[in-house]
Order: sequence, then C-alpha cells, then structure tokens
Amino acid sequence: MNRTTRTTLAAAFAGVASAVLGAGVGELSAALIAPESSPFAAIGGALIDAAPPWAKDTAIALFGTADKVALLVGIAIVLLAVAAGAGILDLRRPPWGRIVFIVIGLIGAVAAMTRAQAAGFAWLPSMLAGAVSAGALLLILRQRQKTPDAATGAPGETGAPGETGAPGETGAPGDTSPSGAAGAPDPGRRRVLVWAGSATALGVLATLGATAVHAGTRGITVIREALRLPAPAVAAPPVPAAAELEILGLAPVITPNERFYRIDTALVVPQVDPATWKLRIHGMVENEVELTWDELLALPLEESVTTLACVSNEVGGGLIGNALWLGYPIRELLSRAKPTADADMVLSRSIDGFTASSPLEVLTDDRNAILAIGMNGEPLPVEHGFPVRMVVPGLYGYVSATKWVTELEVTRFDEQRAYWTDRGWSERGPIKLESRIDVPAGGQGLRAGETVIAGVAWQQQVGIEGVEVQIDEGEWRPATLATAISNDTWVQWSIPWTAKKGDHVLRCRATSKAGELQTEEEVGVVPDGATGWHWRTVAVFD
Ligand SMILES: Nc1nc2c(c(=O)[nH]1)N[C@H]1C(S)=C(S)[C@@H](COP(=O)(O)O)O[C@H]1N2
Ligand SMILES: [Mo]
Repeated sequence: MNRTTRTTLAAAFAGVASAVLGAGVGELSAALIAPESSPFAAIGGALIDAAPPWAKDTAIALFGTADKVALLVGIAIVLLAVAAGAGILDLRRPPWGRIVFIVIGLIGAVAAMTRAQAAGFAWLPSMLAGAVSAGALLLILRQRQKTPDAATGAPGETGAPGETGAPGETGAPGDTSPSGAAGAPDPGRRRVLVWAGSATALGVLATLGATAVHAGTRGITVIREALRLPAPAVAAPPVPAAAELEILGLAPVITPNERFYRIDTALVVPQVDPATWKLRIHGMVENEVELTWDELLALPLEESVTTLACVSNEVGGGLIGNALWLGYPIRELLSRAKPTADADMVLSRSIDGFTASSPLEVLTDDRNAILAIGMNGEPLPVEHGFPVRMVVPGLYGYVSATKWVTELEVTRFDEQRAYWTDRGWSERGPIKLESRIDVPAGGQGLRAGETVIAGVAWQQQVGIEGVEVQIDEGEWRPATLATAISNDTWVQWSIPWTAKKGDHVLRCRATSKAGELQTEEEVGVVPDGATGWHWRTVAVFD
C-alpha cells in the first residue's frame, strides 16, 4: 500500500470517527431533551413517511416486524459510507467534508422539526451532531499537519493561526506528510489514527450513555406499571374452554401481549402520559367534545374480544392477533358530539401524526368499536398504543386501530385522506375472509402416521361457518371448528390426517356465515388486503 492510499484510508477513518462521535453526541442530547428528536429517529421517521407505497410492503415482506431495525441499520450503513467519503473529501478539498456533515445535520434538524411531535428544541440534537462531526473532522485531520515539535508541545497549539498556511491545505495528499521518504513511518498519520480512534471510542460511549438515559427515564413504563385498570361495567363472557384446541404449534385463541404483532410508522414509540392525555372530537359536529384520562376511566367501560389484523398480512402470515380489550364505545362519544348529517368519515389521529379513515357508520353502529385502554387484563402496552387506542371489529388496522390516539375529526371521505391512503392504499379497508394453516409447520419434516392439521380462520363481524382442507389433489374435507368466542374473533379448526410417506401439499379455505366461500384468487396486500387459499408443503418420512 503506498503512502497516498494509506493517507486516504486514514482520512476515511477520520470521517467515520467524526460521524460516530457526532451521532453519539446527537443521540445523547436527544435522550436528555426529547427522544423523538433523535437524529436517527427523525431521519428514519421522515424516510418512512416519504417512502413510496411499495416500500412498506417490501420492508415487511423482507424483515417482518423487524423492519424498523432493518431501516436503522440501513441508515447507519449509508451514513458511515457518506462519512468515510466526507473524510476523504475534506483531505482533498477542505472544507467540503465538514460542509457535508453540516448539511447532514441540517437535514436531520429539518426532519426532526417536521415530525408531528416536534418539541421546540427538536432541531438541536441533529445540529449538534453535524457541528460536532465537522469540528472533530477538522481536529483529527489537522493532526497530520503538525510538525513533530508542535505535537510534543502544548495541546493548545492546534488552534494557532499559522495553521492556515500549513502544507496540507494545498490539497495534494502526497505532499502533506512532514516526513519525506515513501514507506517511512508517518507520525502525522499515526496521530490521525490515534485521534480518530479516540473519537470513535468517545462516540460509542456517548451512544451507550444515550441508551442508559433511555433505560433510566422510562417514565411512561413506570407510570403504566403503577396503573390499575378499573373493573369493567360490562364484562366479557369467559372464553369458552372449547375455543382453545391446545394443539402444539397452533396460535393460541387469545394472543399474549408479548406475542401480539406490532405494526406502525413510529421509530420511537410515542411516550404519552395519561395525566396530560386528551381526546378531542371535532370537525363536522354540533358539539366539540374533550375527554381526559380521568373522565374516560370514570365511564362505564366494556370488555370485548376482537381479532385485529393488518392489511399487510400475506395469506398465511402472522400480522394478526386476538385480544381481550377494555374500552369505551366510540359510538357513545360520537352521540355526544352529534355529527352533522353530511359527515361520512372519522379521521382518527395519533400523537405522532398517523391518521386513519374509518367510515362514520362503522363507529356508530352497534359493534364493539372502542377507545381501548386495556389489553388482556393490562393497561395497553406502550408499543400497542398506551394509554388509549382504537379497536374496531371488521376493519384492518390501518383504517381503524389508531394507537396513541388524541383526536377524532368528523369529516368526509371526499375532504380528508388518511396516512396510508396518500401512499397508494385503499381509503376503506374491511377485513377479508381468510384462513391459515398453523400445523404442521411448513418446511418441517413429519413422521408418517396419525397426525393433525390445524389452523385459524376469520372474518370479523361476519363469522366463520366452516373450514375445508385439501391434501394434494384430493377431496375437500370439512375440518372441525373449535367454539368461536364470537363473530369478531378468529376461530381455531383442526382435522385428523393419516400422513403417508412422501411430499404433500396441504390447502385450506373457509366459508363465512354469510355463505361466502374464501376466494382462490390470489391478490397481493396492496391496496386493500391479500386473498387466496393458504397452502403449504410437508415432507413425510417413515
Ligand atoms: N399511531 C399509529 N397507530 C397505528 C398505526 C400507526 O402506524 N401509527 N398502524 C396501524 C396498523 S397498520 C395496524 S395493523 C395496527 C397494528 O396494531 P398493533 O401494533 O397493536 O398490532 O395499528 C394501527 N394503528
Ligand atoms: Mo396494518
């Protein structure tokens, strides 16, 4: 490796080190001021909102519910590559590398300020990150230019005005080393490496500090854990014992909170204090209504079991769960607000700016469309919308299940558009009739002999009449349904199978209580939910 290459690599390292330090300082300051203003969260959040319609789909298909981690890792990789480039740029064309860092800081600041929850100082962490990166790059690259004497002298010397005339400023990397011969040890480069290494270590420390601050100030988690839910005025009937088939590998009929899928656009989970939470019902109403947490808790709350499903759930996918919810009927609140006759939609808005469009009639008919505060006997988990979310049987989550909800605007479909409608998804999202095979697990070998095929089926608000199973090209045979909790929940099903040696294809299809047969036609999740029969192949051994 010749000297120019080594100097270039050292400059790239200087760029990366400066970025790590800047990002660490940015994250730490954000953790101290306001978590939503984290430079990473702000840029990531802006990217999520700006992403083209197919991107969410692809991200979920590739990474599932780890899509956010994947996004952050992606941002980090891109930033590190840009930072390495900035280091080299600053070596060759000072001060352009530093300008790159300042510009990235500005982008982060703008992103942070335009987030829905932006606090007054939202720009600060990103600007700090940009400024610290630029300053660090200047300091690190300067180490190259000091004469050996200056290096052993007072540290304050680095700011000496004479530096502007240093040889390094000419922009020719080969000329910058104070030591002449190629291949000879280069104390300037060594100093660059030492300073860059120290900056990296400091940056990592600051990032760890930010993590520690997050862990230490989990105020909302503490508040949530101290909460006691009021007893329901209307309790749900106990889940019938016959609703749970208890087959290994089959999704339990009630999904435990920690196994419940999570889908949202929030990179940083909104931290909403119930003490300051308020719901505002406004728009095309005769009376604006405001509701505080204490007022909500004082209302007669009702329990209901509802299966929530995501429109991005592929046939056979896991973006669906069933829980016991505790909440208050939205219909009662809307009857207080008195929507005007020409209103046909409610745009629910969460504290982070997400919006969902639900047909007004769905929120005013007699179904269990609720403002939920409890999930499976606990306050809502923070990532599932604490303290208050919506749950509406029969609609996909993206048009109904607003988490961290703070606003219901009564309006019209031809006047307002919701978050996902602007990104290519349908403005209405009734849940489609579907069924899924859980057992036997796909791709897994199976012993020949007596076994069982089992799964779940759902069409909220309608209910499931039956499920049929087909093995290879054989007859469709009716499965046995477990007892359904209600028409708003999925129902388990199973069918015995004498598995013979060889490869087999298993299919299932459901019929609804309205007499509809689940369609075989395979359509993708965009714009309003996937259809098709779920199938899987199994290899049966002796
Ligand atoms: N604030 C907010 N609420 C939201 C979303 C969101 O991105 N932000 N996503 C919706 C979607 S697409 C679904 S499927 C459900 C998922 O709810 P869960 O994460 O509790 O399973 O939340 C809905 N509520
Ligand atoms: Mo969703």
